[in-house]
Amino acid sequence: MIDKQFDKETFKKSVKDNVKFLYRRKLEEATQEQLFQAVSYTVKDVIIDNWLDTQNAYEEQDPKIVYYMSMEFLMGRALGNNLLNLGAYGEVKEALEELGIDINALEDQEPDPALGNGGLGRLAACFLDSLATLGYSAYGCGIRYRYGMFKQEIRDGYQVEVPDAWLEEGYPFELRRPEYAKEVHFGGYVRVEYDQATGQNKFIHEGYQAVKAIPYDMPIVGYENNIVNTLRIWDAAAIEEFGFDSFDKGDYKKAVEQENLAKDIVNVLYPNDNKMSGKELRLKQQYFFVSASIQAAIEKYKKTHNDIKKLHEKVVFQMNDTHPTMAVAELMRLLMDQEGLGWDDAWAVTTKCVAYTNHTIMAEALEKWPIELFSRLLPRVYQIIEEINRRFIIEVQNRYPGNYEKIKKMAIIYDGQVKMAHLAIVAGFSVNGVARLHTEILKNQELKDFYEMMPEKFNNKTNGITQRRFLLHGNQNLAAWITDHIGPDWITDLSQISKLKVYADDEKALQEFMNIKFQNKQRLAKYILEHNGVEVDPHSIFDVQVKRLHEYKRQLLNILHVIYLYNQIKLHPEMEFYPRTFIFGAKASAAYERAKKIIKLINCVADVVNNDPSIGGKIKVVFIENYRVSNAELIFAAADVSEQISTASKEASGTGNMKFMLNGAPTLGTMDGANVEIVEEVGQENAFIFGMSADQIINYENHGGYDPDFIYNTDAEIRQVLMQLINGTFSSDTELFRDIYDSLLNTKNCSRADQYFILGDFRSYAEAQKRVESAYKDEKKWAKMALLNTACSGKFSSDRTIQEYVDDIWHLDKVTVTKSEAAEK
Ligand code: OAK
Repeated sequence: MIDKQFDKETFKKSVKDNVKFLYRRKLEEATQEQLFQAVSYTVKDVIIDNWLDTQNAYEEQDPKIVYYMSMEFLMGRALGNNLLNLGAYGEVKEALEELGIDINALEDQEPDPALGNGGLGRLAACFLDSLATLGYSAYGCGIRYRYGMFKQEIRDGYQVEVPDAWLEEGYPFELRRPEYAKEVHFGGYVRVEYDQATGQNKFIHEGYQAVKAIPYDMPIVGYENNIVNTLRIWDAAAIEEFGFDSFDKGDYKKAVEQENLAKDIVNVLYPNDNKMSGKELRLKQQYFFVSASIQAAIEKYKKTHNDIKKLHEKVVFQMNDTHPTMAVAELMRLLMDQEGLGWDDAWAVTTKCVAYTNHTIMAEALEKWPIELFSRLLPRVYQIIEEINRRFIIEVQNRYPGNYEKIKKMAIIYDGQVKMAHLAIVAGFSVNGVARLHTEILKNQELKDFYEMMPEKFNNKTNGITQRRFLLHGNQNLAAWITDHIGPDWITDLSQISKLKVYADDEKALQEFMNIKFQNKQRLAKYILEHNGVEVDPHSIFDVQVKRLHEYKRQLLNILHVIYLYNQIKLHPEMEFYPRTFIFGAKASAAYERAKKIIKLINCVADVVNNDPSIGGKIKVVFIENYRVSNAELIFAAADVSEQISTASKEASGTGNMKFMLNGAPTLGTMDGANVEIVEEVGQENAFIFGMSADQIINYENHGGYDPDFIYNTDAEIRQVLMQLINGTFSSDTELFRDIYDSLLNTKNCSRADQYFILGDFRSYAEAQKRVESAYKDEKKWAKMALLNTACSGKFSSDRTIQEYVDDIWHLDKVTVTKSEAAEK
């Protein structure tokens, strides 16, 4: 609820004032961008009061803090979300209307802070929302990339990457905090000095290059609870301002170097998803934010506590995948070299402070750094890792005497490389996967040796999403309808949404539910017309696959099946066929050639299919440009079918699957990641499951025996589809899709034919698609299915996930914040 100091009139006046003071303009003269800024500053004022109250409450109550360490935070737009969480959206919308301003147009002015690639980064953002809403003290720690995820333009069907200068106009929801700046050191060497007084060696890092880390804080507003947590992202600057000073002193070269180093570190987010980039700069980025964040955490702790050996009682670091794993060695370094602890004490503290989440089993994502690079860039940190490794190998030897295979498989440093996952597991007190199946694969396959040696560390935390962004904000009509039927409790307790189940056979309710879906489909159709110039029929089935483009996610299976359907319709024009709109949205990593070719293929198929009058518009294919959090909200709300078709075992969890479910779209998917748990919640009969199981896939991978050529040779329809890739059907350049064709078969150009079992699952997928069609034709049956998907989505709230992290791993204290009187502010 909006409070007194934030009533409509005050709000309106403040917007007008901001336009005046910021731009020297009257409201009527302001551009949309200026209005966005002015309104955002007004909202930020309110947030700041709550932020201060929160800080005071935390100081009084001294709760344990989780530091969520992540290279990525895919936040999406803040204005609308902040207003909703403040409980002020409705009133602000009205106030703006009275000023002649459309809140939606204003929200569209905001750039999406896209400081992340995909699943891992968006999960971090959902977690921050849940932590604030549940009343836990938390910091997100990351990097303030000057350029976030690139903007995708589609030109002539190809992806073109355009820089995302999200900070260009100034970002209103951040606060620069130079008073908390920290120094981070790279390179140099370590000098060992014997300290007479203590009888200990001292390790002195010298000859390094220093960079200043300057934090920017973004508020994370809890839902109607006065709590505002902080996402702290670090900018880099040279230690000394580059100027005449250094020039005069002859330090010109050094000053330029420092300046460049700083600029480079925070310049750009690496656009890789599920793939490691072995670049030196990436390693610098990792150490940069890890070091600054841990220094800040220790400093904060020491302000009110004097025993560093009890750090773990008030602080926990959660490492979002292995990217921040340097945290282990950096914490050891600070505890020993700065705080004066000996190894054993430092290790005892560290191993109670750090925990690790694994987000993928894709081999190419596993972080391994060459010793040469690592030790050169971070000599002291490397030294500490060597010692951790030395001690760990002794443990392995004691546990498995004479078993050198174990050492080879488990060592942190082996084969000239530092293996970050091994470091995270050895030092972390908790290791978790992100869906039940994924955790089982970690335990029984990928991390088997570690699980055998330290089973107590392993646990599962099935991912979740925030219903506040992906339903309350993204699908406002459905949210209002749900609240009308079951009250508003679902907003902070999604398990309540199961109360909708009583409407599963209520014709009126089902009709209303589907009417809202239809309106959302109209909204998306409008967006597609505006952005793609393609007209789609909102009466057709909206069949959607939006996610990063990766071979394992099998967008290729989807588009090959579209080609197959197209062939069927052309061959049997009389065949009954329910009109379908296949909607894709995906960014490919800039260097991932095959993924980019698949985008081109989708667009080429779209060109042919959408413009072939002989199929009477039965199929449309649309590739939505620049898929990101803001258009995702529209897309989930409008989807009929949720395509979750990864090769079983490869998708650790998926979170898009949960967003579709929440918005009433049944899953068409494999038994992979969290799909397994989705089906468990909603029932087999309300999903469309197909394909090989994870066990079958893993079995083929371990023992061979899969032969896509056999399928090609014996299934004429599949063969036809593949032939069309190289016979000019979709491009006059018959070589354009040769690589894709080759990748599926045992050709001389392909070492692992059809690595992702596309042909193996094709028939099963086509058959599941048939089931989708017949289910959709039965309107009542479909409506019930759709509603039950929403009604059974309760488990997949990130509030549930976070509560599990708190109960099992972090052990945080719950905090309440009461609003101080306006007069005191
Ligand atoms: C990105 C870079 C390196 C390693 C993993 C990722 C990543 O985004 N993984 C994804 O994490 C999501 C959140 O846990 C999961 O839902 C996805 O399945 C997984 O691919």
